[in-house]
Formats: sequence, C-alpha cells, structure tokens
Amino acid sequence: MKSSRATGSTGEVGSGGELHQKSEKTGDRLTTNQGITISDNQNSLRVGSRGPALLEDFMLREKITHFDHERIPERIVHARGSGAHGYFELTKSLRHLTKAGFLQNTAKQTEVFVRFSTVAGGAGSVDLPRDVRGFAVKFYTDEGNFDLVGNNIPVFFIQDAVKFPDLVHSVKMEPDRGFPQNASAHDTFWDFVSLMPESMHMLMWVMSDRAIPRSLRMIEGFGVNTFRFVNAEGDSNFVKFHWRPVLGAASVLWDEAVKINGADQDFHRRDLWKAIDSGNFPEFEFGVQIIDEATAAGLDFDILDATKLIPEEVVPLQIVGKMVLNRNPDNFFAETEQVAFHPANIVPGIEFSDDPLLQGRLFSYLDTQLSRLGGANFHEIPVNRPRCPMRNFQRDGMRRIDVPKGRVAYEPNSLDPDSPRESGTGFATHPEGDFGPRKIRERSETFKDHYSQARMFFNSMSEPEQRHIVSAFAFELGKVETPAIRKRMLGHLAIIDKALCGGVSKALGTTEIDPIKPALEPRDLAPSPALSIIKKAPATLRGRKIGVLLSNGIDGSLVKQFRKAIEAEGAEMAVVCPKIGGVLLADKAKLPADHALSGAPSVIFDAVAVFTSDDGARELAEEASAIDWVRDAFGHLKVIGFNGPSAELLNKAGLSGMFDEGIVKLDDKKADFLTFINAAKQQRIWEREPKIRSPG
Ligand code: HDE
Repeated sequence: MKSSRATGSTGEVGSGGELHQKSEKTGDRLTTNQGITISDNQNSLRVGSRGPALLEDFMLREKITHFDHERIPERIVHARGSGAHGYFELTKSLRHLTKAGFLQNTAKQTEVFVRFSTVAGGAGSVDLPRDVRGFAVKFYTDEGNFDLVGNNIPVFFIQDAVKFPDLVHSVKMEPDRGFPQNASAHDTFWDFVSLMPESMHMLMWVMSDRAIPRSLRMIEGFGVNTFRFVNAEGDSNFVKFHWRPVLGAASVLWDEAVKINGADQDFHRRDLWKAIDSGNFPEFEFGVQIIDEATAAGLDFDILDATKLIPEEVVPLQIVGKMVLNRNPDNFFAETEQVAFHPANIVPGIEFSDDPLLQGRLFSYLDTQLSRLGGANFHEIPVNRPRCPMRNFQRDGMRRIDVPKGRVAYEPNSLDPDSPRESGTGFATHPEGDFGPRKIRERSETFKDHYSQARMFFNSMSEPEQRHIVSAFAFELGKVETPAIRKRMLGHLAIIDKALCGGVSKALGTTEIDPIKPALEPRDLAPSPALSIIKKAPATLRGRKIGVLLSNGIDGSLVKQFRKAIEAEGAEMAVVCPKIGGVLLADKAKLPADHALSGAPSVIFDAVAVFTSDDGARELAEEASAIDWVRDAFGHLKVIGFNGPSAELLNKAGLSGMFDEGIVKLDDKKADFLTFINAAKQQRIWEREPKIRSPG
C-alpha cells in the first residue's frame, strides 16, 4: 500500500510538501511544544488513507488542544483596544512638586506602552461607535511601573465605584436579547443614566464629537481621578494628568462614523498601526494641573468628585513632557491583549486621593487581571514586567515562569545576606488624609451639583459642536423605546440648557417633558474655550489623509504636482481608482492605485480631489460609488478639489448650485493648490452644515 505520509521529500500535491521544503531550506524545524520535530503538518495519523484518525496522534492532539484554549476572557470593559510602544520624555522638571524619578530631569526618557480602547463593545467590535476611548499608559520607570489609566474625556459617569457594575450593565448588550453591541443608544443605558443626575456632565461629553474621534492619534487624554504629587520634602499637592495630541484633537461626523464602521471596522487600529509603521509617530504632550489644598478648598465643587473638571482657565495646564509612539507591537495577543493596567501601580512621589471612584478602581484592576490572565503571576509577562530589577519573596502560583534560587523565601532572614530587604527610600504613603477621618456610607454635600458643569460644557462649545450634541441626544433618545425615559432625560436637559432641551425636543418631535428637581440648583459658570475641539483646532494638514479619485486619460503631472504640494504640508495622499489595477495616464503610462473605489469610500479621507478626463468623468458619472464618493464628501463638510472635466461628476452628485469655499477648482496652478490646502487646513467647512442637515 502506498504511504500517505507527505514529507518534504515527496512534495505530493495537496500535502503542503513544497512549503515544507521551504522551511527545511531555511533550517527552521517545526516542532511540538516538547521540541519533537514534526514530519508532517498536513495529515493526521489514521488507519489507512480513508480510515479513522488515531488517538495516539499526540501532534494533532497538542495542536488542537492549544488552539481550543487560545482565547482568554476579554476585558469586561475596554475589550477592544489597540496598543503601541514608545517613550516619554520630560521637558520641564517637576522636582519641586514630586520626587518621582522619571519626572526629575529634563530629557530623561522612559519607555512606555499605550493601549487605546473603546469601552462598551467586545474585542471584535467596530472602532467608531459613539463611546468613551480609554487612554492607558504604562511608564516603565527606573523605580517601577507607573500606570496612568485614563480616558479621552476628563470626567466620568458616576461619583462612587459602587455604581460601576450598574453603569456597565446598563450600557452593555441587554442581557435577554444580546444587543445592541457597542452602543449606548438603547433603553437600559438611558434608563439608568436618566435616574443618575450625577451622570449629566459626562453625558454632555459623550454626546459631543469627542466620542467619535477621527483617529487615536487625535484624541486628548485625561487621568480623570485626582492624584497627589509628593516632593522630597514631603510637601503634597493635588494633580490632574492630561495628554494633548500634537496633531490636534479631531472628530468625524456621526454619518461618517456610521459609514466608516461599514467600510473599515478597524479604522482606528489600522490608522494607528500604519502611522507608526510609516514613521509618522503619534505624539502627545503631557500636562499637569497642580492644585494646592487651599485652592482645592476654594473650588466651587469637590476635587474628589470625578464628575467635575477643573477648567484650564481656572488652573492652567502646564505642559511638562512629551510621549512619542514609535513602535508597533510584535504580537497583538502577547502585548495588547495581555497588558495589565492598574491605577494602583504608582511610584514614590505620586499618590492617590480619596476620590471614591479611584478608591474602587484600586481594588478592581488587580482582581480583574487574576481572572483574565489566569493567576497571580501576570507581572512576569514581558509587557507587564518592570524594566527595573524586581525581587521579593512571593513564590509559586499558576503560570510561574521565573526560577527563584536558594532556600530562603521569607524576610527577615539571616541565612541569605544577599536576599532583598526593605529600604527606607522605598514607597511610603503620605500620612495626611485628604479631608477628614470619618468612615461612613454617605455622599458628601459637596458632590451635589450635577448640572453646573454640564451647562458650562454646552456653553463652551462652538455652534457646530452644540448642533452635534443636540443631534446625538436626539439620535440616542430616538432609539429609546420607553417614552418615560425620553421624557425624564428631557427634564434633565431642560435644567442644563433651555436651547439644548428645545433643540432635542424639536428633533424628537415632542413637547412632553418630565420636570426634574435638582438636588442643587445649577449656577452659571464662565465658559471654558479649552473644552471645545473646534475652537482650538490647529490649521494643519499634518497627519491627514487626502483621497484622490482618478480616471484613465488624466495628466500625470497634475497628480504629481498635487501630491508634492500636499505632502509638503505633512498630509498623505491616497490614489483611488475605479479598479485596483490603477489608471492609464494621458501619456499611456500606468499609475498604480492605493485603493479600488469600491473599497475606499470618501469617509476614510479628510479631504478629497477628483481628477478625470472627459471620458473618465462620463464613466464615473454612471457609477453609484463615484457619485456617493463626492456626495458623501460634500455631506461630510469636506473640501473637494476637482479639475475641469470632473465638474460633470460633481453635477451628477447634485452639487451644482451648492458650491462654497470648500469646493476648489484645481487647474495646473500652484495658486489653486494653495486655495485647496488652506481650505482643507480648516478640516471642515462648518458653514455648509446648517444648509444641508438639521439636527436629529
Ligand atoms: Fe476602568 N476598568 N474602572 N476606568 N478602565 C478596567 O480593568 C473600573 C474607570 C479604564 O487598556 C478593567 O484590566 C472600575 C475610570 C481604562 O487594558 C476593570 C471603575 C477610568 C481601562 C475596570 C472604573 C477608567 C479600564 C477592565 C469605577 C478613566 C482599559 C479590564 C470605579 C480614568 C485598560 C481591566 C486597558 C479597564 C474597573 C472606572 C479607565 C474592570 C471598578 C473613571 C482605560 O478592572
């Protein structure tokens, strides 16, 4: 009988022999986990070529068993994440405020690992739901790991950790039906938050454009909870941590988010990966707000209340460092999935405050790692391992990897003079409590103002941002099936701002409002322009992507000059062609495509241009995907450049008579390119929006 063993030497068809030969040539032997060389990775062991498989096939069993156990529990929140390696560099010494080693000397670099995430969805969910983004940074300092586990929004839904499971249960998929995935637009979420006035400020942020960011490279980051700095003299101040993206914060429109999720559900993850891969390293400035106890006591809210922020106009933000993300993970699972952040990972010079939300977090993260990462030894996983020496007498446990030597595993001891000892310079907790020693279950009076900052946030927004907040509330509440919840939410909005409530009611087509009596009447606070993304948006094309739709027969030099002009501004150009094979230029040379039109809707670009020949324009004007490409770019307030013949496509997309400063004719002239660039630097043509879309 002919043997069915497929080895490299037989090279049988369907045996994978050819591939097998390749790996033998490079000298890499495929082995089992026990190191046994595998001779055939294509066929399991069976009785005759058509007979039953044999249980003794240990290679098959090992491979399948390992595969069966590949998944670990996903994070209960922040399951969908993207990671990156990089470094943090101090630009201004904080020696006078903290003794933390990595914050002493300017130019000192500290290795970091960052994980950005959405909150509500599962690990395989889309990148652009309306949601908070996690912004967690692990600093591998010389004194141990410091984890700054923050979000892209500076406040939170709740004031006390005891409400966290309720909050998360309300936003996650409803437990009977298992949907919606990754969305707050459903009854249980709005039922819960409408019964929790303390969530009003956070809701304003989540309904704002912050919750649909353009890129993970373009989000701000906040430590949210109040921490303490302690210096070498023992002086202590409160501190709020911040990150500011060097590219500026930017968002997409809701309609784009919906379409992007269909076009590219890895939109943010891909964008981050590609930026780093191509050397466009994302950078974030690191800032602190320092608050001494007297200033804290004088604030008109409680500094321990995580539903409040301290406006930069009240306590200025000091930029003291920079983080550069310059390396993609080598392995998603080993690093991004297994990284274990924990707000309790602090270093000497940084301490906690009594913020009740933070105090609950200090318990939760370690606990969650124990079940996610299968035991107490997850600190040995390379991404979690401190880069400084780590020695103690903790021993054994599941998945222990280190091999501690010697007979001594206790302290004090006299048998091993070289074993580790406690040290006076180690971490010592700052002895003062924040505001008193009582231990009771009671919410402080100073936590009672739930509406003033929500109103301040709304009043700090630009007009388009206010419109988007109205639309977002209208969209989400429009998905709520229980009328009483809608009415209750409108009651809260009426307290926050009459115009906001009026706009949302109108968009919902209702006048029914359930009046609510606030625990404390809100006050009018001064607006904080720093809270608006649009008001402080830099005029730049850096890090932006410009999609250029081409047809056959165009002048290649026009495209070339255009590319040169926008690349000089730091933007990236992507060539989109009807077919992935590219286009034939007027001189018959071939121009390759980066994307086929069907796979690159204009939602994935920040601005677009269309260059066509007469014939090309006629052909594209017959293509729904090309018409949508232009129409969507217009609807998403983008700048659209076009050459003469392309006007036909623009007309077909319904833009005739709608031209504004964002529609720029691009002839072969530098001046036209400049007009395009200057318009595109504004990011969007906001004045266009009210003409084409009403809130709702
Ligand atoms: Fe978290 N949070 N959280 N959280 N959180 C987790 O820890 C928790 C809160 C944040 O990329 C979990 O390892 C409680 C605020 C980020 O791996 C869990 C409370 C902020 C990440 C947990 C909060 C955050 C998490 C789930 C209320 C902004 C992802 C998996 C007191 C400052 C980190 C895990 C990563 C992850 C608990 C509230 C940020 C369950 C109990 C406020 C960025 O332990």
